[in-house]
Amino acid sequence: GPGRAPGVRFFDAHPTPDDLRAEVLAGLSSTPKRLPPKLFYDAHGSQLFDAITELPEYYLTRTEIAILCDHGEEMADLLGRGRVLLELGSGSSLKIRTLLAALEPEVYVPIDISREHLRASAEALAEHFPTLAIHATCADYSVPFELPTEGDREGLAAFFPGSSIGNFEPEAARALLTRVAALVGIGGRLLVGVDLQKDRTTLERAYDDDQGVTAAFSLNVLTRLNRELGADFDLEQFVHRSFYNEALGRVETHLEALCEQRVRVAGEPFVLAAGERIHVENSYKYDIAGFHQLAAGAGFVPERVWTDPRRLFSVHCLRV
Ligand code: AVI
Repeated sequence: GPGRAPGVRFFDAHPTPDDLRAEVLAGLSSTPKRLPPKLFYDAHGSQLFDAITELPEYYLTRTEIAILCDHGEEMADLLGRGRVLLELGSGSSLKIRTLLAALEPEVYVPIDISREHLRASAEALAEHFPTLAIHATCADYSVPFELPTEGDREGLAAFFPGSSIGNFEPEAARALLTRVAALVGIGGRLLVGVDLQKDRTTLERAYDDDQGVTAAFSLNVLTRLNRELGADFDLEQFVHRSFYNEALGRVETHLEALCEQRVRVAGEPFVLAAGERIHVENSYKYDIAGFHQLAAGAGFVPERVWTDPRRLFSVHCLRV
């Protein structure tokens, strides 16, 4: 039907704009201080993240792409060809290119909260895959939303790469996977990239590179608060600190105040003691059994897992 016509159709699920001010003030008023990691991804932060994915220390992206390239046909055997294929947080839709030839989806539904970036990425993808039907959907996948694509709602395939699942607390990750299970329906499948637990040195280097790109990426959060909430953080007085919290299986990122400081954010005063930290991100790392347990709690059956020869990264196929 016309719904499967090649080219881009754009759907807007109208994600509610965040109440940034309220979230930031609540986070800075709590002990310890924290800020939501989604603050990273303004236009400049998204560019810095793209630069991170090419750093020698940040093994995640290139390792995942190698796994997708090596096992694409097998992945397509499990996910099914010619289906509706959703992608959560599709960003620039680069990774999916490694799978499109094998999966030949009937419709590709990239889902992203960043409206203009989604639109541009969908148009760029359409140039490379002129026969593909692309239903670009602007939505916030961290809350429930409606799928635009009419027709069969059972047995869909979903793709959630990049270990973005690791940026959610385990309980929130379980809730998110539960919603994905409902989206793909009975017999549906999820292909999800998950970074693996490993030695401390490799992990800590990945989150504190020699060129300081990751440090700039985290400090950009303060620049953003200065611009968008009229804050007056002095960027020279903060440093990026990342470390592996092995007991909790996560890399934590904090911004540490070098000296005592008084700042105003959206008109509210805050005091930071010398050495005090603002917690800005967790990146959870799972072993295979631990991720299977999380997936089972969301109603998924683990069907297959692929890793690279060095066992740095994993890609799971889960079935509802
Ligand atoms: C997007 N996300 C999976 C990245 C990660 O590895 O947690 C974000 C990132 N933070 C620092 N470097 C990259």
